[in-house]
Amino acid sequence: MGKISPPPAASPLLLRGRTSPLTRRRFIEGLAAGTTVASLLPPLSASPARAAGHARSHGLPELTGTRFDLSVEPTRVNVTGNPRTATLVNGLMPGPILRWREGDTVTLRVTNRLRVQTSIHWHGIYVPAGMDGVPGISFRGIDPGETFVYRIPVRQSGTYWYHSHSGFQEQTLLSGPLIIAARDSDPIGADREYVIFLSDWTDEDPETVYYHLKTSNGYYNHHRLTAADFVHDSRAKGLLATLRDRFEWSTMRMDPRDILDVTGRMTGGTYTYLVNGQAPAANWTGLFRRGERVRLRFINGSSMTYFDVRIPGLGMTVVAADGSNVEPVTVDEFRIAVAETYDVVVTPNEDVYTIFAQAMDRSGYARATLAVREGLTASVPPMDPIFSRTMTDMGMSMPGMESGPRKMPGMSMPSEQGDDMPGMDMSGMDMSGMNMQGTHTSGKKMPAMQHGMSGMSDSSGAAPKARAHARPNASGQVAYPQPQEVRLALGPEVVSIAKNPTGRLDTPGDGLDGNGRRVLVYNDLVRLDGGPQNTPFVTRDPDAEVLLHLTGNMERFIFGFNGLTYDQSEPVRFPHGQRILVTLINDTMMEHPIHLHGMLTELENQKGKLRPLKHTVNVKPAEKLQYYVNATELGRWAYHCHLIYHMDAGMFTSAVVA
Ligand SMILES: [Cu+2]
Repeated sequence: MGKISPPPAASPLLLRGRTSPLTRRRFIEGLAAGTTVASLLPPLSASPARAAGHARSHGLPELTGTRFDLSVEPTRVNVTGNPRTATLVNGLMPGPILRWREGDTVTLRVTNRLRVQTSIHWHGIYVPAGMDGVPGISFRGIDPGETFVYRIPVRQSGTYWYHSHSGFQEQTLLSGPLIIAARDSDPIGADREYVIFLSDWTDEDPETVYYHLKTSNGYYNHHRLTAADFVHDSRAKGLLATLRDRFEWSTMRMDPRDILDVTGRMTGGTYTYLVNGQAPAANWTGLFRRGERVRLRFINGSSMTYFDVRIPGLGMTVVAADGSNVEPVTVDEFRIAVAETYDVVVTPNEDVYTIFAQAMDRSGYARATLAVREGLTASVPPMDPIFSRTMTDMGMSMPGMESGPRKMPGMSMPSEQGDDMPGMDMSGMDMSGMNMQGTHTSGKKMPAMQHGMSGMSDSSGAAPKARAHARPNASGQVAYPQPQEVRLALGPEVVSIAKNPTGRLDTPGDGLDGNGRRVLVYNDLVRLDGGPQNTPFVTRDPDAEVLLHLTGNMERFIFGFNGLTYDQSEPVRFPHGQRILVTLINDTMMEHPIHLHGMLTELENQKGKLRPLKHTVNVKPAEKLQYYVNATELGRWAYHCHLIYHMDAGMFTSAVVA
């Protein structure tokens, strides 16, 4: 994908807005005020929602019907006190809530008023391939001045969103909520509902952010371990153990405090975290009456930020994940990966609550308020402590070891390859330190990159080979297929291979484990109803398997699938009509939210035919997980990490259903 070039002096978008910046800015400021007014308590008679099963949303402008006119335009906004230009839909940040109805066919006329190409992708939506909105994959993009007409038969319901798939426009807030009413009754009765759209805003040009990431490892990471930490750790763990720990992390080209690549302004980074386009100080507020059932549709529309969400004092009952209804599960907190959506129902009995969404790396938070009237605020809790990555994240866990005393993890050297020693395969790695500027300095010969991928076409175009698939054994553990058919070679693109990846669907993840709160885990998700009409094979054994390693070199900011960036990779083949079991193994030490376009996936969390449907699946460091793809949708579909800079740095491929 993108070539790296120095940051431009100013974005072309900044200078060439169609409308005068001042006019636009006034409009946005006026809109912010208008939004507040619109969120005033509507009369209860306006929301006979529980009976009808269709609650209304308040607080964000919305468009309903079957014909939509959307304009993508440069718009002056002011999030931090510094005017900047965003690329917005209809001048709104986030874009208008689009309300569709299952069974309708909607047409959306999208006019590009930017000076560069644009696109809109409908995230998690079953669409004809040509309507998916990914330039170079499913259509050619929308040129400046052009109007593209999307035509979509709506085959599902729930909470989704839309965003640009061009350049870094998504980072400049070209995104918005997409809510689809069920054709029949909605099982989630609510008196009132709000969309809670989370995003990460930067005053920097996204090209500049990417340039920093590519050229300066850890540019935004101000949580790095310091000399003081070293002294502290040496006292606690002993000098040798601390030295060894530091050595291990340095050979991994990772810092254990490297949690998110781009961080918040609170710790010296660049992001301001927004709820419904509002910074924490602006405090977006949704109103309710005591005792009401309030549905909150959380959408993580950010470019790079995972959020840990809670409403102190208020239990949240999760009722839908990624748009599909799930059996209600009540939690104190949930982690929402980039591009995921969760619907929760709350029943507030106090006057005011804070919706608190701290960035996973604790570098800032988004915040909003639920209150019985305007002007009330509840206290904002302190952020949780900063955490460090663990041996589990390094793929070095083994039974009984996770919580036991630390042992020297096994490092598989070349002569040991193929043994059962747990730990990272570091053969081929430059062990001499952090200096790896494009050359291999260790003197070891770098093995040739192997391109063989299970279930992927090779040069002969052979179809995927069916293999025995995973089945739960007597103890309920899924026996994963062994990844022998993907031979990864360590090199610049792959600096680590998790040799002992584990299932982690039963834990909420780093920084949340053991925090004393009940935190949602993927194993909690049980599908409630049929979901989209397009997942007809839910009890069938898979016809084929695909294995994808999520690989990367954090120091050089290169990412990929199976060691290959987009330029190098072949499309994944999903034969039409087949059911494919996909195994994802995360060989990196960061989370990746993996998104398949075109088809929802059934996450294998051992719920049988009630596996939850997901469009975006978070894969934790050194995690191995599986899902099923029912290849019902013909065409070529994007398949990628939804962290926008990871995607551009190579963790992007396509899937062909033919
Ligand atoms: Cu990623």
